[in-house]
Amino acid sequence: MGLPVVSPFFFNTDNMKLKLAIQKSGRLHDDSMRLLKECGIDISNGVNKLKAEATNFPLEVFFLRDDDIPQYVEDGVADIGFVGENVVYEKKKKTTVVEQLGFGKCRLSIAVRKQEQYTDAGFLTGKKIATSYPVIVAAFLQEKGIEAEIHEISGSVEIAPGIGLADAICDLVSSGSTLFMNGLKEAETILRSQAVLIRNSDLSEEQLVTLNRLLFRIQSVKKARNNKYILLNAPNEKLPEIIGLLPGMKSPTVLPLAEPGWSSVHSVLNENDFWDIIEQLKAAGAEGILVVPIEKMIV
Ligand code: PRT
Ligand code: ZN
Repeated sequence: MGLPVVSPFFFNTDNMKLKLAIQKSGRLHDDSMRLLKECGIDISNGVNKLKAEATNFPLEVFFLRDDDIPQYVEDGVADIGFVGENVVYEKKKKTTVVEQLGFGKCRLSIAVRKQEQYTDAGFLTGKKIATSYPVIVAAFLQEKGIEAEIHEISGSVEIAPGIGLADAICDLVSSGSTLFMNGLKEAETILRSQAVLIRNSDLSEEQLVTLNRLLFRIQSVKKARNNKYILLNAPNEKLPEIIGLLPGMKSPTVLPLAEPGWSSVHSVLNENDFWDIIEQLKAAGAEGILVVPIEKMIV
Protein backbone atom coordinates (compact mmCIF):
# COMPACT_ATOMS: atom_id res chain seq x y z
CA MET A 1 0.00 0.00 0.00
CA GLY A 2 1.71 3.16 -1.12
CA LEU A 3 0.74 6.75 -0.49
CA PRO A 4 -1.71 8.35 -2.95
CA VAL A 5 0.20 9.96 -5.75
CA VAL A 6 -0.37 13.69 -6.08
CA SER A 7 0.24 14.74 -9.62
CA PRO A 8 2.36 17.86 -10.08
CA PHE A 9 -0.36 18.90 -12.51
CA PHE A 10 -3.02 18.63 -9.81
CA PHE A 11 -3.32 22.41 -9.74
CA ASN A 12 -4.42 23.29 -13.23
CA THR A 13 -2.98 26.70 -14.05
CA ASP A 14 -4.25 26.78 -17.64
CA ASN A 15 -7.41 28.68 -16.73
CA MET A 16 -5.28 31.32 -14.96
CA LYS A 17 -3.12 31.91 -18.00
CA LEU A 18 -3.03 35.28 -19.74
CA LYS A 19 -2.04 35.76 -23.35
CA LEU A 20 0.02 38.94 -23.63
CA ALA A 21 0.66 40.66 -26.99
CA ILE A 22 3.85 42.70 -27.30
CA GLN A 23 5.62 44.29 -30.26
CA LYS A 24 7.67 41.76 -32.23
CA SER A 25 10.38 44.24 -33.15
CA GLY A 26 10.63 48.00 -32.98
CA ARG A 27 10.85 50.72 -30.40
CA LEU A 28 8.70 49.03 -27.74
CA HIS A 29 10.08 45.51 -27.99
CA ASP A 30 13.18 45.72 -25.80
CA ASP A 31 11.51 47.75 -23.04
CA SER A 32 8.54 45.35 -23.02
CA MET A 33 10.86 42.35 -22.60
CA ARG A 34 12.88 44.20 -19.95
CA LEU A 35 9.75 45.01 -17.97
CA LEU A 36 8.74 41.33 -17.96
CA LYS A 37 12.24 40.37 -16.83
CA GLU A 38 12.16 42.94 -14.03
CA CYS A 39 8.81 41.50 -13.00
CA GLY A 40 10.66 38.20 -12.53
CA ILE A 41 8.99 36.55 -15.52
CA ASP A 42 11.21 34.24 -17.60
CA ILE A 43 10.31 33.82 -21.23
CA SER A 44 11.49 30.44 -22.50
CA ASN A 45 11.93 30.46 -26.25
CA GLY A 46 13.32 33.15 -28.52
CA VAL A 47 11.43 36.03 -30.05
CA ASN A 48 11.83 34.68 -33.57
CA LYS A 49 8.78 32.58 -32.92
CA LEU A 50 5.22 33.89 -32.99
CA LYS A 51 4.77 33.08 -29.30
CA ALA A 52 6.68 32.10 -26.19
CA GLU A 53 5.72 30.60 -22.86
CA ALA A 54 6.73 32.02 -19.48
CA THR A 55 8.38 29.29 -17.41
CA ASN A 56 7.48 30.69 -13.96
CA PHE A 57 4.25 32.67 -14.42
CA PRO A 58 0.92 31.84 -16.11
CA LEU A 59 1.68 33.94 -19.17
CA GLU A 60 2.03 33.29 -22.87
CA VAL A 61 3.61 36.05 -24.95
CA PHE A 62 2.61 36.76 -28.58
CA PHE A 63 4.96 38.82 -30.73
CA LEU A 64 2.99 41.03 -33.12
CA ARG A 65 3.07 44.31 -35.07
CA ASP A 66 2.11 47.13 -32.74
CA ASP A 67 -0.74 48.29 -35.04
CA ASP A 68 -2.43 44.88 -34.73
CA ILE A 69 -2.29 44.61 -30.93
CA PRO A 70 -5.56 46.52 -30.10
CA GLN A 71 -7.52 44.36 -32.58
CA TYR A 72 -6.11 41.11 -31.18
CA VAL A 73 -6.96 42.22 -27.64
CA GLU A 74 -10.49 43.28 -28.62
CA ASP A 75 -11.04 39.89 -30.30
CA GLY A 76 -9.67 38.00 -27.30
CA VAL A 77 -6.90 36.36 -29.36
CA ALA A 78 -4.72 38.07 -26.75
CA ASP A 79 -6.08 38.92 -23.29
CA ILE A 80 -3.78 41.85 -22.63
CA GLY A 81 -1.24 43.88 -24.60
CA PHE A 82 1.62 46.35 -24.24
CA VAL A 83 1.19 49.08 -26.87
CA GLY A 84 1.57 52.83 -27.38
CA GLU A 85 -1.38 55.00 -26.36
CA ASN A 86 -1.13 56.64 -29.78
CA VAL A 87 -2.00 53.28 -31.39
CA VAL A 88 -4.80 52.62 -28.86
CA TYR A 89 -6.50 55.95 -29.60
CA GLU A 90 -6.00 55.69 -33.36
CA LYS A 91 -7.39 52.16 -33.66
CA LYS A 92 -10.41 52.84 -31.40
CA LYS A 93 -10.91 49.18 -30.52
CA LYS A 94 -12.92 47.99 -27.53
CA THR A 95 -10.12 47.59 -25.02
CA THR A 96 -9.42 49.17 -21.63
CA VAL A 97 -6.21 50.97 -20.70
CA VAL A 98 -5.20 49.54 -17.30
CA GLU A 99 -1.74 50.92 -16.56
CA GLN A 100 0.84 53.30 -17.99
CA LEU A 101 4.16 51.50 -18.35
CA GLY A 102 6.60 54.44 -18.24
CA PHE A 103 8.46 53.76 -21.50
CA GLY A 104 7.96 54.59 -25.20
CA LYS A 105 7.27 58.20 -24.29
CA CYS A 106 6.61 60.52 -27.21
CA ARG A 107 4.15 63.15 -28.40
CA LEU A 108 1.92 63.32 -31.44
CA SER A 109 2.42 66.80 -32.84
CA ILE A 110 1.47 69.04 -35.72
CA ALA A 111 4.58 70.30 -37.51
CA VAL A 112 4.97 72.89 -40.25
CA ARG A 113 7.83 74.28 -42.36
CA LYS A 114 10.13 76.19 -40.06
CA GLN A 115 9.56 79.55 -41.79
CA GLU A 116 5.74 79.40 -41.33
CA GLN A 117 3.98 81.64 -38.81
CA TYR A 118 1.90 79.21 -36.75
CA THR A 119 0.14 81.01 -33.94
CA ASP A 120 -2.74 78.61 -33.37
CA ALA A 121 -4.59 75.72 -34.98
CA GLY A 122 -6.46 78.22 -37.19
CA PHE A 123 -3.34 78.06 -39.40
CA LEU A 124 -4.55 74.64 -40.58
CA THR A 125 -7.83 75.91 -42.09
CA GLY A 126 -8.08 74.77 -45.70
CA LYS A 127 -4.62 73.17 -45.53
CA LYS A 128 -3.47 69.64 -46.33
CA ILE A 129 -2.14 67.62 -43.35
CA ALA A 130 -0.17 64.42 -43.98
CA THR A 131 -0.34 61.84 -41.18
CA SER A 132 -0.49 58.16 -40.23
CA TYR A 133 -2.99 59.14 -37.51
CA PRO A 134 -6.12 60.23 -39.44
CA VAL A 135 -8.54 59.35 -36.63
CA ILE A 136 -6.74 61.35 -33.94
CA VAL A 137 -6.12 64.29 -36.28
CA ALA A 138 -9.79 64.35 -37.39
CA ALA A 139 -10.89 64.43 -33.72
CA PHE A 140 -8.47 67.28 -33.02
CA LEU A 141 -9.72 69.32 -36.02
CA GLN A 142 -13.33 68.68 -35.09
CA GLU A 143 -12.77 69.81 -31.52
CA LYS A 144 -11.16 73.01 -32.79
CA GLY A 145 -13.91 73.50 -35.42
CA ILE A 146 -11.34 73.56 -38.24
CA GLU A 147 -11.89 72.33 -41.80
CA ALA A 148 -8.74 70.84 -43.29
CA GLU A 149 -7.82 68.00 -45.59
CA ILE A 150 -6.23 64.93 -44.04
CA HIS A 151 -3.88 63.01 -46.29
CA GLU A 152 -3.17 59.57 -44.85
CA ILE A 153 0.27 58.15 -45.51
CA SER A 154 1.84 55.19 -43.78
CA GLY A 155 5.50 56.18 -43.44
CA SER A 156 8.10 58.94 -43.93
CA VAL A 157 5.44 61.54 -43.12
CA GLU A 158 8.12 64.14 -42.42
CA ILE A 159 9.09 64.44 -46.09
CA ALA A 160 5.54 65.38 -47.22
CA PRO A 161 5.88 69.21 -46.96
CA GLY A 162 9.28 69.15 -48.70
CA ILE A 163 7.89 67.36 -51.77
CA GLY A 164 4.78 69.51 -51.93
CA LEU A 165 2.43 66.77 -50.75
CA ALA A 166 1.15 68.65 -47.70
CA ASP A 167 1.29 71.99 -45.84
CA ALA A 168 1.63 70.39 -42.43
CA ILE A 169 2.18 66.98 -40.91
CA CYS A 170 1.06 65.24 -37.74
CA ASP A 171 3.55 62.66 -36.50
CA LEU A 172 5.22 61.24 -33.42
CA VAL A 173 8.11 63.24 -32.02
CA SER A 174 10.60 62.33 -29.31
CA SER A 175 13.91 64.21 -29.66
CA GLY A 176 12.65 66.47 -32.48
CA SER A 177 15.69 65.75 -34.67
CA THR A 178 13.65 64.16 -37.51
CA LEU A 179 11.59 67.35 -37.80
CA PHE A 180 14.69 69.51 -37.64
CA MET A 181 16.49 67.53 -40.34
CA ASN A 182 13.50 67.96 -42.63
CA GLY A 183 13.22 71.71 -42.17
CA LEU A 184 10.11 71.44 -40.00
CA LYS A 185 9.18 72.79 -36.57
CA GLU A 186 6.83 71.39 -33.97
CA ALA A 187 3.79 73.68 -33.90
CA GLU A 188 1.35 72.00 -31.52
CA THR A 189 1.22 68.83 -29.43
CA ILE A 190 -2.09 67.04 -29.73
CA LEU A 191 -1.37 63.90 -27.66
CA ARG A 192 1.23 62.81 -25.13
CA SER A 193 1.81 59.07 -25.33
CA GLN A 194 3.62 56.23 -23.63
CA ALA A 195 3.34 52.45 -23.67
CA VAL A 196 0.31 51.16 -21.77
CA LEU A 197 -1.14 47.84 -20.71
CA ILE A 198 -4.54 47.24 -22.34
CA ARG A 199 -6.98 44.42 -21.57
CA ASN A 200 -9.89 42.61 -23.09
CA SER A 201 -13.18 43.18 -21.27
CA ASP A 202 -14.07 39.50 -20.79
CA LEU A 203 -11.38 38.05 -18.56
CA SER A 204 -12.31 35.20 -16.22
CA GLU A 205 -12.04 35.53 -12.42
CA GLU A 206 -8.92 33.37 -12.53
CA GLN A 207 -7.33 35.50 -15.23
CA LEU A 208 -8.12 38.66 -13.24
CA VAL A 209 -6.15 37.17 -10.33
CA THR A 210 -3.17 36.73 -12.69
CA LEU A 211 -3.61 40.26 -14.08
CA ASN A 212 -3.58 41.68 -10.56
CA ARG A 213 -0.41 39.75 -9.73
CA LEU A 214 1.22 41.13 -12.88
CA LEU A 215 0.03 44.69 -12.13
CA PHE A 216 1.39 44.50 -8.60
CA ARG A 217 4.81 43.56 -9.99
CA ILE A 218 4.71 46.23 -12.71
CA GLN A 219 3.79 48.91 -10.17
CA SER A 220 6.65 47.84 -7.87
CA VAL A 221 9.12 48.02 -10.77
CA LYS A 222 7.82 51.46 -11.80
CA LYS A 223 8.05 52.81 -8.25
CA ALA A 224 11.60 51.52 -7.90
CA ARG A 225 12.61 53.18 -11.18
CA ASN A 226 11.25 56.53 -9.97
CA ASN A 227 12.99 56.37 -6.62
CA LYS A 228 16.55 56.23 -5.34
CA TYR A 229 17.93 55.01 -2.03
CA ILE A 230 20.09 57.63 -0.36
CA LEU A 231 22.64 57.27 2.46
CA LEU A 232 24.44 60.19 4.06
CA ASN A 233 26.44 61.15 7.12
CA ALA A 234 25.51 64.10 9.30
CA PRO A 235 26.60 65.68 12.59
CA ASN A 236 23.96 64.96 15.22
CA GLU A 237 23.15 68.62 15.79
CA LYS A 238 22.13 68.92 12.11
CA LEU A 239 19.84 65.86 12.20
CA PRO A 240 16.49 67.63 12.80
CA GLU A 241 17.02 69.90 9.76
CA ILE A 242 18.24 67.02 7.55
CA ILE A 243 15.43 64.67 8.59
CA GLY A 244 12.96 67.47 7.81
CA LEU A 245 14.19 67.47 4.21
CA LEU A 246 13.80 63.72 3.69
CA PRO A 247 10.45 62.13 2.91
CA GLY A 248 11.34 58.40 3.24
CA MET A 249 8.85 55.56 2.94
CA LYS A 250 7.78 56.07 6.56
CA SER A 251 10.50 58.17 8.14
CA PRO A 252 14.26 58.07 7.53
CA THR A 253 16.42 55.47 9.28
CA VAL A 254 19.05 57.04 11.60
CA LEU A 255 22.01 54.94 12.80
CA PRO A 256 24.91 56.08 15.01
CA LEU A 257 28.36 56.14 13.35
CA ALA A 258 31.48 54.83 15.12
CA GLU A 259 32.65 58.44 15.31
CA PRO A 260 30.92 60.12 18.28
CA GLY A 261 28.49 62.91 17.44
CA TRP A 262 27.81 61.63 13.91
CA SER A 263 24.96 59.57 12.39
CA SER A 264 24.18 57.82 9.14
CA VAL A 265 20.79 58.65 7.63
CA HIS A 266 19.05 56.39 5.06
CA SER A 267 16.00 57.32 3.04
CA VAL A 268 14.20 57.06 -0.32
CA LEU A 269 13.96 60.00 -2.70
CA ASN A 270 11.71 60.53 -5.68
CA GLU A 271 13.53 61.25 -8.94
CA ASN A 272 11.50 64.42 -9.56
CA ASP A 273 12.65 66.19 -6.38
CA PHE A 274 16.02 64.49 -6.36
CA TRP A 275 18.50 67.28 -7.23
CA ASP A 276 16.64 69.95 -5.25
CA ILE A 277 16.75 67.85 -2.10
CA ILE A 278 20.39 66.83 -2.59
CA GLU A 279 21.38 70.50 -2.83
CA GLN A 280 19.44 71.35 0.32
CA LEU A 281 20.96 68.36 2.16
CA LYS A 282 24.49 69.51 1.30
CA ALA A 283 23.67 73.04 2.40
CA ALA A 284 22.31 71.62 5.68
CA GLY A 285 25.62 69.85 6.45
CA ALA A 286 25.17 66.33 4.98
CA GLU A 287 28.40 64.62 3.92
CA GLY A 288 29.39 61.45 2.06
CA ILE A 289 26.08 61.25 0.22
CA LEU A 290 25.60 57.91 -1.58
CA VAL A 291 22.76 57.33 -4.04
CA VAL A 292 21.83 53.75 -4.93
CA PRO A 293 19.28 52.43 -7.47
CA ILE A 294 16.39 50.44 -6.02
CA GLU A 295 15.57 47.15 -7.70
CA LYS A 296 11.98 46.65 -6.47
CA MET A 297 9.86 48.77 -4.19
CA ILE A 298 6.97 47.10 -2.36
CA VAL A 299 4.83 49.49 -0.38
O1 PRT B 1 6.59 47.02 -37.08
P1 PRT B 1 5.64 47.70 -36.20
O2 PRT B 1 4.37 48.14 -36.89
O3 PRT B 1 5.38 46.91 -34.94
O4 PRT B 1 6.38 49.02 -35.65
P2 PRT B 1 6.27 50.55 -36.14
O5 PRT B 1 7.36 50.80 -37.11
O6 PRT B 1 4.88 50.91 -36.51
O7 PRT B 1 6.51 51.30 -34.77
P3 PRT B 1 7.86 51.79 -34.03
O8 PRT B 1 8.62 50.60 -33.57
O9 PRT B 1 8.56 52.82 -34.83
O10 PRT B 1 7.17 52.54 -32.78
C1 PRT B 1 6.41 51.83 -31.86
C2 PRT B 1 5.86 52.80 -30.84
O11 PRT B 1 6.93 53.49 -30.19
C3 PRT B 1 5.00 53.96 -31.37
O12 PRT B 1 3.67 53.55 -31.67
C4 PRT B 1 5.05 54.93 -30.21
O13 PRT B 1 4.11 54.57 -29.23
C5 PRT B 1 6.47 54.72 -29.65
N1 PRT B 1 7.42 55.79 -30.01
C6 PRT B 1 8.13 56.53 -29.10
C7 PRT B 1 7.76 56.24 -31.23
C8 PRT B 1 8.69 57.26 -31.06
N2 PRT B 1 8.90 57.41 -29.72
C9 PRT B 1 9.25 57.91 -32.22
N3 PRT B 1 10.06 58.83 -32.07
N4 PRT B 1 7.38 55.85 -32.48
C10 PRT B 1 7.92 56.44 -33.56
N5 PRT B 1 8.82 57.45 -33.49
C11 PRT B 1 9.33 57.98 -34.81
C12 PRT B 1 8.46 59.07 -35.41
O14 PRT B 1 7.39 58.49 -36.15
C13 PRT B 1 9.45 59.84 -36.29
O15 PRT B 1 9.65 59.16 -37.51
O16 PRT B 1 10.61 58.56 -34.66
C14 PRT B 1 10.72 59.72 -35.47
C15 PRT B 1 10.84 60.94 -34.61
O17 PRT B 1 11.81 60.77 -33.61
P4 PRT B 1 12.74 62.00 -33.16
O18 PRT B 1 13.53 61.49 -32.00
O19 PRT B 1 13.60 62.34 -34.35
O20 PRT B 1 11.82 63.14 -32.77
ZN1 ZN C 1 3.33 49.82 -36.55
